[in-house]
Amino acid sequence: MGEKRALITGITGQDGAYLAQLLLEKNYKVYGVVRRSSHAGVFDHRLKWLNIADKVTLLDGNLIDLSSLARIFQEVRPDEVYNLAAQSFVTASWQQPILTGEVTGIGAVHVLECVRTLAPQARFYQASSSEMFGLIQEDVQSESTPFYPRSPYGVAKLYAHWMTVNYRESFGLHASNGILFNHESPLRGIEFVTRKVTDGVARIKAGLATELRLGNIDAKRDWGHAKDYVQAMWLMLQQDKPDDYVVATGRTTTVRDMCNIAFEHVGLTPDNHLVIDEKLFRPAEVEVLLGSPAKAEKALGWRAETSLEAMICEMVDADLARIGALA
Ligand code: NDP
Ligand code: GDR
Repeated sequence: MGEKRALITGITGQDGAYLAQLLLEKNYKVYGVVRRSSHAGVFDHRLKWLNIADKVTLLDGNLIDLSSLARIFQEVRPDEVYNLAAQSFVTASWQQPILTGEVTGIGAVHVLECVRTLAPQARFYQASSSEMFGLIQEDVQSESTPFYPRSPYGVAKLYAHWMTVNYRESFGLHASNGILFNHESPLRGIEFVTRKVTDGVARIKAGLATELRLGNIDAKRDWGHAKDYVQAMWLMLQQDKPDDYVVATGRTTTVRDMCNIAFEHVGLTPDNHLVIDEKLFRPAEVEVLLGSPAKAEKALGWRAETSLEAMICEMVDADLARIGALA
């Protein structure tokens, strides 16, 4: 058999970039869907950061345009399809609930339809989310915990999740959901809280800023490293049978304590810098998330390798280096 062909939607995002890197290391031919923008040359900055921009094939398409995806499927004839594209920022999902539904929810069905009709032998991965648990029903969330999403994003992801299950059961597709808890890295978007904190702390340390404004710092999250989590995505598609898996570290930490780790790393404290801004609180909050990775550990042999401390320090150092490069 020749080299395997993988198609990644959302290849320009945090996870897409790390997954592309992993698949290239495994000798896949990697294709990615990119949406056209007027910011030509900027959209693939994460692929450039990982030095893989010239090793992947990027094809123009959009998750809300089924015809663009069909054309890409016909050209690529993928063996594995990873649907990572989404409007992925929870706060924005209240401001753009319909777009979020179209991209994050219906967009996944466009990809599933392409698999069903054009590549039925391909294996499919759906980027499901711990946001689907929302208002928690059980202290530790596993594959059997009931869902209760708390944002338009969570609702859209839940629709895509169940459509993936439905296509598996209706059409026998090799379709799996990875229910991933929060995962971060130096490539994380600046609007998400870990990167907002590490960038803010680096700026304060460099004397470019004095305050860091945050919302609900009592919220707790189970944070892992994106580089570890893309391994789990790949492992799911290597199994004989498709299934759904929680991917998490099994440890939860408040935003406040995560913030302390970042300040401490540069020899500062949040005192005099951290400002709580009511405008940054969400209309409905997911207060606590804590996942059980037991099934993924047993069935996939997967394990989270990176501690929260190591990851936050890596992110602060990367942001300090970015600022140094700018200065
Ligand atoms: P990012 O926000 O970093 O990346 C999202 C990707 O989707 C980008 O490549 C973006 O393209 C693309 N995209 C957005 N809209 C469209 C569209 N209409 N058509 C085509 N592509 C589009 O997300 P992450 O890498 O962090 O996450 C990957 C996936 O995993 C997402 O589906 C997210 O919801 C999900 N997830 C993430 C978790 C996390 O903690 N990171 C946890 C659980 C699930 P562009 O570069 O042009 O914006
Ligand atoms: P989340 O991540 O909503 O869990 O979704 P985010 O980092 O945005 O928020 C985590 C928690 O921090 C609190 N918070 C703030 N968040 C942001 N962004 N900015 C702030 O200033 C701030 N202050 C406090 C939030 O209220 C929240 O409780 C991420 C995304 O990657 C989703 O796509 C993914 O599905 C889930 O993780 C799992």
